[in-house]
Amino acid sequence: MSFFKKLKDRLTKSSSKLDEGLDAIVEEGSEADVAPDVTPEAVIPPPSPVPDPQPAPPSTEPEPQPVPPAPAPKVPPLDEGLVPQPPEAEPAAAPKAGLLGRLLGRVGPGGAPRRVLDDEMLEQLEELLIAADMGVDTALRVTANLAEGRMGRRVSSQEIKQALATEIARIMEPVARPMPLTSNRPQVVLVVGVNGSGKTTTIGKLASQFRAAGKSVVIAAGDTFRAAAVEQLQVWGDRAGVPVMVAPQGSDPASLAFDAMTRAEAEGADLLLIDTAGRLQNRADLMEELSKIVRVIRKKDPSAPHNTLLVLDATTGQNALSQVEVFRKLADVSGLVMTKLDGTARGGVLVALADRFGLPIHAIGVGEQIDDLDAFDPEEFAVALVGLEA
Ligand SMILES: Nc1nc2c(ncn2[C@@H]2O[C@H](COP(=O)(O)OP(=O)(O)OP(=O)(O)O)[C@@H](O)[C@H]2O)c(=O)[nH]1
Ligand SMILES: [Mg+2]
Repeated sequence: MSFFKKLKDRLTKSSSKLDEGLDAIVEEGSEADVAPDVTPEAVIPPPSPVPDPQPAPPSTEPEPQPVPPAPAPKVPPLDEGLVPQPPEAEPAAAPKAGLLGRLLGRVGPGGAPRRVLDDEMLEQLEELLIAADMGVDTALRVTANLAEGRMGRRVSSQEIKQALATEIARIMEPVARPMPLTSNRPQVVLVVGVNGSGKTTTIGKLASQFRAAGKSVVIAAGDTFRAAAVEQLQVWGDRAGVPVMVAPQGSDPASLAFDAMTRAEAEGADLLLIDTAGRLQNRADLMEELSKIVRVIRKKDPSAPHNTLLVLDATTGQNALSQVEVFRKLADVSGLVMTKLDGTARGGVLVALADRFGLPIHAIGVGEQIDDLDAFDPEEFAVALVGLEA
């Protein structure tokens, strides 16, 4: 619950974007449809989806000569069930109309605007989802599923949001998995990603959580590229109460990783978290450096790294997709951490990522503090993303 509140508060921008967008789409096409809730008569005339009274005459008209006395009591009940008869409908329809109107989707409870779900509306929904960073493919698939069974029906924005949340949660469900703990000692976790995505911060948060769970953790400051990086990691290590292994600036991160493996093994540590320098996908030299770290780690333990976490900054939107593609080829990414979901309007990219790659999302970053790393809950995320109330 507190998670939901936090996420919702922090996803404000994303949710309001989708939330308001959905409201606007429904409202835009609804004006003519909003039947005044108070006058049931206005609702009675057009109950189109109910079988029209027209087909009734055949069964009602052959009354004249044939059998006036006996069949009379038999026919009405049958007719009533199959074809509503105009005379009987009148007294019954008035009280029914409100309910029927609602069932048929003419009027929402409390007169909420409704709009017929047609091709135009679907197109607008697609555009909205694309604008919310869900990506074209995912947006198309989501709206197609949304349309199923709803085409031509009058829908309220609440209904659309609910359906959308269900659809999003369905996509996210399989990827919402915490980082698996293995029996390897140490379990080596390599953390990779582009510059500034939140690797170092995430390592600090993870170290703190694993410590709190009673695990012994060692951090390797594999970012030997930037002078400040080591200090930054040491601060996080202090906060989390975890030792940080460092190497001089400019030294080979692979050899630091090797030394860290040796130490973690000697100490019987449960987990070794290896930070790496941020690297852009187009820097071949840095990418090669990453491969070297992996090769060297494997000299110690051929099964390592046991997890390769790709840290993605949610605010980069669609660019996250190409980052996954590149890093996956290079580093055999086993899971994702999505940072900066607080205050971004681009949370939708998680849906695109899940739909496209199916890589587990181990955690989400929702702030800069040490406890601002949460497990990923698909339902709460979906509900928060579309702006539904809990
Ligand atoms: N709001 C918010 N800020 C975050 C989150 N995670 C990280 N940050 C901030 O993002 C900035 C970059 O974070 P770092 O952890 O240094 O990123 P990095 O990937 O290690 O960066 P490089 O080592 O330079 O590649 C810092 O200012 C962090 O405080 C998050 O979940 N939410
Ligand atoms: Mg860093």
